[in-house]
Amino acid sequence: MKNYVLVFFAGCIGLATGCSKGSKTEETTTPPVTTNRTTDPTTPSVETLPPNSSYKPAFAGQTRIAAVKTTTAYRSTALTSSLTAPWGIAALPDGRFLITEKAGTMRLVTSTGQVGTALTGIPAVNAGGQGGLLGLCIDPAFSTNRMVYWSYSERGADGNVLAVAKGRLSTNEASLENVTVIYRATPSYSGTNQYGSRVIFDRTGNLFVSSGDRSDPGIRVQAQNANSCIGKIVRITTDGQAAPGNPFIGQANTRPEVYSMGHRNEHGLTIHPVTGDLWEGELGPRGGDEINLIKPGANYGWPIITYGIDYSGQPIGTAIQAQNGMEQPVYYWDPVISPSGMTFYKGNRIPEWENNLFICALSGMHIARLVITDNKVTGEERLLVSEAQRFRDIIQGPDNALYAITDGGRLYRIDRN
Ligand SMILES: [Ca+2]
Repeated sequence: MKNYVLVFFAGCIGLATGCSKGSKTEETTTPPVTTNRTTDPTTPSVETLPPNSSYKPAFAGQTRIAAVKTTTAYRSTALTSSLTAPWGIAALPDGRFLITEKAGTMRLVTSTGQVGTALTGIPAVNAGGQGGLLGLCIDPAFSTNRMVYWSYSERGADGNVLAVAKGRLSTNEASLENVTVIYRATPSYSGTNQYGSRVIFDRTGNLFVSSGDRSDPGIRVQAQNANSCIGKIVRITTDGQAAPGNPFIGQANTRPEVYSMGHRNEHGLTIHPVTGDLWEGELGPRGGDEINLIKPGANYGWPIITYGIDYSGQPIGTAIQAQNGMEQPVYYWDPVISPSGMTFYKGNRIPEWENNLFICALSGMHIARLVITDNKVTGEERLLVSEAQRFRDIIQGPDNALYAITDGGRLYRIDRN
């Protein structure tokens, strides 16, 4: 196993010259240090490339917010590089991890990066295109019930569908047992792109699941149809039923499990540690990656409103960015960074990161740090740029460090020095 220890003396140029051999430093040309609540709106953004569209934001700070820079010295360590296209990571109470790999395997990984053998008992996935074994989470009562929940693309008789399964991690840790498929985000579709998907617990013991728009123009319009689970966030019980209190329960021509609609390809779901709100990140069209604050029953606009254009260069729909009854993103990126997994930091190891949102960037090849004040983004930083990795998912471990996985097979631990 290769170990990579990269020490960043952020904001401390004098110390940087004293790094030991093999260490790297962050670039020292970044803007002046700012704190969470004193962001100067004239400070340059971390983004220096021209936008893909000429669209204007709905409000100041909705994109290209002022750059901030972490002042606490921190380090990232690659604990392993021997995973194969890891997609989702969940922390166990004892400090180990469960990690999904796209091709259909799930493995235990120790806190020091020792990768276990593939667990048996996982239903087959259709790993074609963007499908595979995707997001996962453990039960809040895992210590006593050992239950695991995951989403994946399932090949069915009439197409592929995003499914959610659950199972018990066996006592000998070799398998998932009593596995049942609890939910399918119907309808099925022949394509294999843009399934989402993450699965996380809410604070009431129910599950949020993100279900992507499946990409193609003929199917993605169902993101606007509350009677389809394409392009939705659904909220279900651990048995896969519509969760009590869902916004569309009892309404005609709707699915009772739908929680929010008008989504594209949602790789990011996380709960704000203070407010308890659900925050979501989705890969948009060219120039339209979004962060959204999710309200029950709300419509997030895709594919009617967007700040992006089609990858062909054509406008999306009628090229509008706002419409009554549709929610604006809290933040968007143009050009795109391809936001995947994300988490709020609620630890005490790096106090200036408290309640900041950390987002994995695939094409952007960094971890975006967003400072958020009163539900608005007030600063952005790019972390681990020099690693040149496609970051796929990030969580906070029980030791209050951040852990991130990359398409290149790495698991990083990120903590203060
Ligand atoms: Ca949107």
